[in-house]
This record gives sequence, structure tokens and C-alpha cells, in this order.
Amino acid sequence: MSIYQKKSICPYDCPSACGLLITTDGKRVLKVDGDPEHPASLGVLCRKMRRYEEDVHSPERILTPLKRTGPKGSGAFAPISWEEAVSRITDRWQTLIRTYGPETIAYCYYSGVMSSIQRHCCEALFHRMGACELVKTLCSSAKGAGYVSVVGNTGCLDPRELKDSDLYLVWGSQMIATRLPALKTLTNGKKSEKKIIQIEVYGEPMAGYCDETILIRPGADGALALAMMQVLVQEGLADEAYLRENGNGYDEFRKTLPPCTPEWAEPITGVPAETIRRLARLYGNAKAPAIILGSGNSRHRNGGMTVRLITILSLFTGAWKHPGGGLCGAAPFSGSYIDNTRIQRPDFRKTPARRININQLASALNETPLRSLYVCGANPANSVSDQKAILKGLAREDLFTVVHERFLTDTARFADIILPASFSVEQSDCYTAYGYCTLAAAPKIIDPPKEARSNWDTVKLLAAGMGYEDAYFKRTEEEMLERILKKETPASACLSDADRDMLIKGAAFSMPCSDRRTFHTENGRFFFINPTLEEAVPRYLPFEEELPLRLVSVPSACTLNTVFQFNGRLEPENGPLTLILNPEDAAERDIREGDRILAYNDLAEVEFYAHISPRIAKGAAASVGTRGISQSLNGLTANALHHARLSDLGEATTMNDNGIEVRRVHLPQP
Ligand SMILES: Nc1nc2c(c(=O)[nH]1)N[C@H]1C(S)=C(S)[C@@H](COP(=O)(O)OP(=O)(O)OC[C@H]3O[C@@H](n4cnc5c(=O)[nH]c(N)nc54)[C@H](O)[C@@H]3O)O[C@H]1N2
Ligand SMILES: Nc1nc2c(c(=O)[nH]1)N[C@H]1C(S)=C(S)[C@@H](COP(=O)(O)OP(=O)(O)OC[C@H]3O[C@@H](n4cnc5c(=O)[nH]c(N)nc54)[C@H](O)[C@@H]3O)O[C@H]1N2
Ligand code: SF4
Ligand SMILES: [Mo]
Repeated sequence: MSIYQKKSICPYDCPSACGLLITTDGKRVLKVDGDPEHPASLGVLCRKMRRYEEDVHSPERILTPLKRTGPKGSGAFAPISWEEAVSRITDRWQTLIRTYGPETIAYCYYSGVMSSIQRHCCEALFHRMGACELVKTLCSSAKGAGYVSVVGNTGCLDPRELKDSDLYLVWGSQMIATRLPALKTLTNGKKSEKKIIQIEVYGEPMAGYCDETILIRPGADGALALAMMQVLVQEGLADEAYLRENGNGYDEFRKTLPPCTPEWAEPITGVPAETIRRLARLYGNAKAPAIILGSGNSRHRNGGMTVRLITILSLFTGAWKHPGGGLCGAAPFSGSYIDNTRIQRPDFRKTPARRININQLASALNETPLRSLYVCGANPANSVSDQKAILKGLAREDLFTVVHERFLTDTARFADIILPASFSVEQSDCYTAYGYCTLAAAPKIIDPPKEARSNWDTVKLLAAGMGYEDAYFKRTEEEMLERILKKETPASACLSDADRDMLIKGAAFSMPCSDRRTFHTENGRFFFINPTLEEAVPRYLPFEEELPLRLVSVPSACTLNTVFQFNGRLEPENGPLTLILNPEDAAERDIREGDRILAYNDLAEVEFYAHISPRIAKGAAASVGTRGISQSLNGLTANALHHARLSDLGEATTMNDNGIEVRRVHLPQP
């Protein structure tokens, strides 16, 4: 039996979409290494993916279609054939459509698999059906909308340029967990004395990589950006000629700055005025400072505004003129290498239907008009706000739920029918990265085990069961890939035919970043003042104080959303559900390290163990990693404390914008 290596791509929701080298005998994955030839990851492989083969061949995988045999949520299922599963599903959908109309059916997909075809293909089926339409804003759409409202479709700082920056502000990004390859570029820079400063709510994991940690109260970053700009103007460090020449409304915006002094910002942000002044000077005196912007501070009710202000700050000293200067991590550059609408097929929809924002799935699931839900590449019971209401909705006997999954997740437990899903190495697809300029393809390496099927093959079967004759639903996975990469990808025009042939066989290409030397807006200038917005003039939007502590979610290096919950190796490293508190906040409540505590608000009560750290901002509480209900202490996780409210721009999640109070749990003595 011959053993050989094939190139693949990490399928998970991570900015770098790292390259993988898969060692296989053609039947099984034997080993996984980082691909040193991958243009972004350069051989880096995070600890989560180092033994991917154990996940691919996990004994816990679902390998046949299943039908529910016990109460919803109980996890009792019995195997059925694909034929039976498809006819049960499509019979029910046809009856619902005939009796109540197609808007009684909804789907939910998000970021389980980030390759283009497998991720987006189920949408074509539901557009064709006329089902409710999903608004997919669970992650960073407030960040995108805030950025675009300032600079339009101008590309942001290409991470390949970070080597040329002379100062790094890591602003709300837990890079050690989420941007490992980019962190490597920064720390190489550190050897040449370039300062790395993090502006964080919870600075513990990144502290060792940074020269300074500035702790900030959640949701207050807009005030910090304004105060920095006030200092820059006052001390002559703003590049005013550049701002007047390239921006719309600089003088009007400038007039709003005088009251925004560091002393004004101190009580809002919790950052001492002197620290703000020093940070502004350091930033203003750098030639090519880079702000690496994560998504944490955009997941607030004022998140779009915060990102607007930080984007304006990134322009304020003229940094964008220099290689390495500007804002990294925000621009929608990668989506354009592939035209996703060729996969999602919005043209299949004949009339507009009810739109369901994924963040508000909880209320939608509890409304009777909804009678069926299809989940694929998502785990809403564990990833969406208002978990108690999500679980209540999923438990509805009259909600016919189908989940296409690899494992018995918290969501799959509530399914009427579970369909077995394949892993990335068992399907063919192409990938872009949302944090790098790469385009890659990864053909299937091994066959799926037993009855497992890819998302595309499942969508095809369901479309056939519905009687849809469209040629689109008859294409093979390989035909889909060939079309997407060879015919329907306008923005990758820079690739030659030979490049495309190579790509399809399994390769990753470094692509051009969208141009950021000219502003891609109507009049070629960026917007200080944006008259199309309700808040035309940017300002700090204060947040509402409900309860004294503000809960934020922090990714951990051993979790990635919910996808590694079935990985026996990583799970013990995560330990029990923990809530991180500042020593002063803990002392005020008589809470000590390791105490069992209850976090609560109007939505729910969730139990955690307390971890007390001086590296979290006073007034904040952090929950680390997205943990499963089976790992929880009282049947709920942090998501039960998240309201379904949306951000000011981008209809996005506000999961970092929730007030809570915390108290010690008095356990009965044994
Ligand atoms: N508490 C808390 N909640 C959060 C976050 C947080 O940090 N903390 N983060 C938020 C963010 S930023 C995001 S993007 C969302 C993510 O939210 P989701 O997308 O709902 O969560 P994932 O864990 O990515 O769910 C992916 C599921 O897809 C399955 N899957 C993987 N590959 C495939 C495949 O090829 N086919 C099929 N059918 N299934 C597959 C996996 O087994 C997994 O169960 O969560 C949000 N929710
Ligand atoms: N290992 C690992 N990798 C991941 C993920 C994961 O869960 N684990 N998730 C993936 C996903 S879905 C995404 S979207 C990306 C996200 O990657 P990034 O966009 O780079 O963002 P995060 O690393 O999630 O960092 C968010 C940080 O914001 C901080 N924060 C929260 N509120 C505020 C605030 O108001 N102000 C400031 N200054 N900071 C705040 C949090 O403490 C957290 O450290 O990472 C992806 N990669
Ligand atoms: S860092 Fe992210 S993209 Fe890279 S291997 Fe790990 S999970 Fe995958
Ligand atoms: Mo995300």
C-alpha cells in the first residue's frame, strides 16, 4: 500500500485558512502537518489541527442518517437509510408548502465549514423553495459596515505588509488564538524593537507577546479613539493636509474634537488620561503604525460607530501612505476572488420572503409560523444569543428539524432527522481567507466513511426529492469546482489558465490585495461625515448601563467556535466553564479564585467557576471559548446571557454588550 502526501486547507472559521499537508494511504488520513509552501501560513499549524486525523476518524462521528426515537433533546435516535431520510424530509416540506406556504420553512448555516461551495450551497435549495431567507450576521458584519462607511470598498492593510510597520496596536484581537500566522510577523518585528501594544478587555493570554497591555472597558473604544485624535490635533501630529485633501468633512469633524480630551475619556474607558496621551504621542510619532483590528469591539450596540472611529484614527496621521501603515483585519477583500452568488443562487428566488436574522433565531423559532428548520454547518443551540429561548424553540414538537452534522451536537440532539456530514478531506472545494489574500482549492483526498455525505451531495439529493429539475442541482462536486474556479470567478482574472489548472488539483495562490492607495468611494475621498447614515457625524455612542458587569466572549487557543467540542484531546485542556473577573470586582462580591459563581441577568442564570485576574478591565467579565451544554454546570452556557439585540450598523451580534451581575453559589455541605 503506497503512502503519499496531498495538499489541503484548514476548513474552519479562522482568518488565515492555513495550508495542510495530509499524509494518507488513500483510505485514511494518517498524519497532518502544516504546509510550508502555503503563502499565508508558511507551515504554521495550530495545536487544534495538529492531530486532525483523530477528528476525521473519531469514533463519535455520525455515520448514517438517524431518526428521532425519544423526546426532543434526549439524544435517542435510530439509523435509517438515506432513501427513507430524504423522502421523510421532502414529503414533510412539500406538505408544509402546500398547506401553509414556503415561509414556514427556515434554514440556518454559518461557519462550520468555510470552503465556498460546501458552506453556501444549501442556500440555493431554500431560495428555490421560497423559504425564509437567512441574514448571516453572527460574526463581524458591524466591523465591515463601520469600515465601509468610512472608506467604501477600499482594501485594508495587506497583512503581508505588517513586516514594514513600525508600531503595532493589537486592538481587540486575541491573536494568539485567532491570528497565529500574523502574530508571527509581529513578534519577528519585536526583535527589531517595534512596539506591540494591545488594547483589550482581557489581556492575559496575549500579555507575554506585547510590550504593553492597555485594559479598556467593553464598548468604550470609540471614546479612546476620539481622545487620541484630540491629542493628535492639539499636538500637531495629525496630517491635516492629507485629511483635508482626501477626506469629506474634516473641518466639521475637527470641530467636534476639543471636548474629547483624555480626561473626558478616562471615566468612560477606564484608561488613565496620561496613558491615552502617551499612546496618542507614540502613535502620532510613528511613520507606519498598524492597527490590527479584531472583531470584539464591534460586537456591541455601538460597534459600527466604534469601528468608524478607529478607521478614521488609522487615517489620521497619514499612515495609509506608507507600506505597513493603516488598518489591518477589516476589509472585505477576500470574498471577491470567488463570486458566492454563483453558489447561493439568489436568482432562484421568485419573490422576496421573510428574512430571519440569525441573531434573532430564538424569537423566530418560538413563533408558530415556523414549522421546519434545516441546520447545516452551524450549531445555533450553542452559538446564537438567548440560548434558553433557542432551546425552547428547538424543543417544539411541531418544529420539524433536520440537522446535517458530523457529531451529535447540542443542536443535533433536537433534530427529527440527522444526516451524516463528511469532513473537509472527504469533499472537494475552494477556499479564500478572510484575513489574507489567498485563493486555494482542496480536492477530495479520501472517501467519506459509510453513509456520510458532503453538503453539496446532500443538497442535490434533497433537490431531487423536491422534484427540482434545474441543471444546477445535477452538477457533480468536481463540475461545481471547475465552474467556480474557471468560469465564474471574475476577480481572479490575474490567474492564467495554467494557474487555474494547477489550482484545481490542489494548490494555494497568493493574490493581489485590493488597492488602498486610492479611495474606492463615489468621489474618491473617504468619509469623516457620512450623510447616508443616521449618525452622519461620528461621535462616541454611550452604552446603557443595565447591570454592573459587562460580559465579553474571548476565543481560546483550544476551542474554535464549537467545532472541537468532540475532540477528546483538547477538551480537558479547556477545563470547566470559567468566568474571569477583576480582583476588585471579585473582592466586592466576596468571590475567590475557584469559587463556584452564578452569573445572571433578565435572560438566564449561568454557573461558572471564578478565575480572578488583574489582566481584565474592572467592570468586565470574560467567558473564554464557546463551550458545550454537556460541559456546562447548570445546562446553560454564556450564550444564555446574550440578548438578541443588533448592532448600530451591519445588523450584527452584540454578544459582548450584555450586563450581568455575579454572586457566589452556596453549595449544600456534603
Ligand atoms: N459564546 C460565544 N458564542 C459565539 C462566539 C463566541 O466567541 N462565544 N462566536 C460567534 C462567532 S464569531 C461565530 S462565527 C459563530 C459560529 O457559529 P456556528 O457556525 O453556529 O458554530 P460552529 O461551531 O462554527 O458550528 C459549526 C458546526 O458545523 C459542523 N460542520 C463542520 N464542517 C461541516 C460540514 O462540512 N458540513 C456540515 N453539515 N457541518 C459541518 C461542525 O461539526 C459544527 O458542529 O459563533 C458565534 N457565537
Ligand atoms: N482558536 C480560535 N481561533 C478562532 C476562533 C476561536 O474561537 N478560537 N474563532 C474564529 C472566529 S469565528 C472569528 S470571527 C475570529 C475572530 O478573530 P478576531 O476578529 O481577531 O477577534 P478575536 O480574536 O475574537 O478577539 C476579540 C477580542 O476582543 C476583545 N473584546 C471584546 N469586547 C471588546 C471591546 O469592547 N474592546 C476591546 N478593545 N476589546 C474587546 C475580547 O476580549 C477578545 O480578546 O477568530 C477565529 N479564530
Ligand atoms: S490557526 Fe485556524 S486556520 Fe490555521 S490551522 Fe488552526 S484553526 Fe485552522
Ligand atoms: Mo466568527
